[in-house]
Amino acid sequence: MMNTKMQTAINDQIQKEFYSAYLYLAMSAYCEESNLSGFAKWLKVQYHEEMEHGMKLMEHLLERGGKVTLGALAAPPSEFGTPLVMFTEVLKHEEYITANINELYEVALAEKDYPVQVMLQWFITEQVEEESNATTILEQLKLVGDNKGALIMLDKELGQRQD
Ligand code: OFO
Repeated sequence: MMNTKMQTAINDQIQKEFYSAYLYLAMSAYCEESNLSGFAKWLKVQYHEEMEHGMKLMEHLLERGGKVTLGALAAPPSEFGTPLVMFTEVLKHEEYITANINELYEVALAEKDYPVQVMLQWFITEQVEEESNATTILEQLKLVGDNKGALIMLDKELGQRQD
């Protein structure tokens, strides 16, 4: 059985993962509205991934006999500016989530919760990938600059992302 402090920390992270999903869903809709359907697809896949992250934490909590308490989700913005501005936000958000995962790991260490430590290793690895993906797209957008043709090409490439 997981102690209360650990349960609260995991419930907080579940809320953050579902907010990430909500944020990327809003970004996906915004891209669709802006006729960038490849970016929209990429972000929709990301939305699904974030839902899975939330579920993974929730299932662990339930398996350990913990209490799931879902928190309120804030409304994400509906406007995100240019793709460059938007992906600057994506990277910032992922860095924030990485910091949260690291803090959660610190709690698991302090509480001597070994199963949570093992479970979080997956998230620690995943955050490396999340930040790397966001950085790559951001750097590509910097190369694209004002070149609309290059933006369309990048949009096509991002649209290849599979679930
Ligand atoms: Fe769940 O990794 Fe992104 O936020």
